[in-house]
Amino acid sequence: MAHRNLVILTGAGVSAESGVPTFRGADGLWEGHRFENVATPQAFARDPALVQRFYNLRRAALSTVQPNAAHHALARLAAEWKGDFLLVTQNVDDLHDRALAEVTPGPGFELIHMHGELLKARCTVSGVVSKWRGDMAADEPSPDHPEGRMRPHIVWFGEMPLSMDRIGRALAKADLFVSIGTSGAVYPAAGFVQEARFAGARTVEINLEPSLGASLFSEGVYGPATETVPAFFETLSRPA
Ligand code: BJW
Repeated sequence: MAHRNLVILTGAGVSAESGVPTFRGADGLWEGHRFENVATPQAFARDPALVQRFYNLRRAALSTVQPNAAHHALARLAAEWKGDFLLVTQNVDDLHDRALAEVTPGPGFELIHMHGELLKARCTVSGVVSKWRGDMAADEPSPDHPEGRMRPHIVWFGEMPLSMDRIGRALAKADLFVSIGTSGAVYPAAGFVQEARFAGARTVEINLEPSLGASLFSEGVYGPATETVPAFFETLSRPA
């Protein structure tokens, strides 16, 4: 069956084989950190030095990793796809961006980082977002507001994920929804499959192993993303 309106959700599993740790696996990112100590607004208010150090290390680690075959397969798809294609990533790394920079995506393509980006910072008062490559100090001053401090442009627990209206509109008209490398443990992303099903979409999970929400999908493809993602999209018929 040919599809036209595609929504793909990616999670930490798509970057795992690039060497970016997942959150909840063995050796996961939360190991050694209670997430409420580093990934909540309350943690940042309580101990900004700890939170900034956690994100400074992860930001610096980005220079040691490269996009893998799964990121490149999705970038090729973005270049070839003639219909609408919304790629929603929960990942705060820039590996999709780097793979996409090597192609010319089609006019119907868009990438959304719904949980923010490690390479951006935000003023706590004005909300202005700017690119950020180096370390951030615990009390990093804001260039946008005398009272402001800079914080990582990251969606922490209890905060509203980004571009939810845009994502909701795409899910409401999706005819194919593919979820890649996410445990389905975090909402609202974990609920996207139900929104896509409601719209009548074919729903596919691609993961190392069945996730918490595997039974919500009409199909599952299991194995490492660098193998399963290129193979799956190779066989997908493209809209004319
Ligand atoms: C491979 C692989 C390979 C490995 N190949 N696969 C009940 C209902 C609804 C909501 C809530 C609820 N209770 C609490 C909430 C709210 C809360 C929440 O969901 N909490 C849960 C713990 C239950 N959510 C929020 O607070 C969110 N905001 C919110 O809800 O606002 C209100 C709202 C509601 C509705 C609509 C709109 C607004 C905000 C969530 C922010 C999440 N932030 C984090 C941290 C970001 C910063 C950072 O990076 O430090 O985002 S949490 C962390 O989890 C990160 C990730 O993006 C996210 C998802 O993790 P992901 O990607 O799934 O990784 P893992 O490690 O869990 O899984 C990896 C998967 O890969 C596994 O399945 C492996 O098998 C697989 N894999 N290698 C293929 N080679």
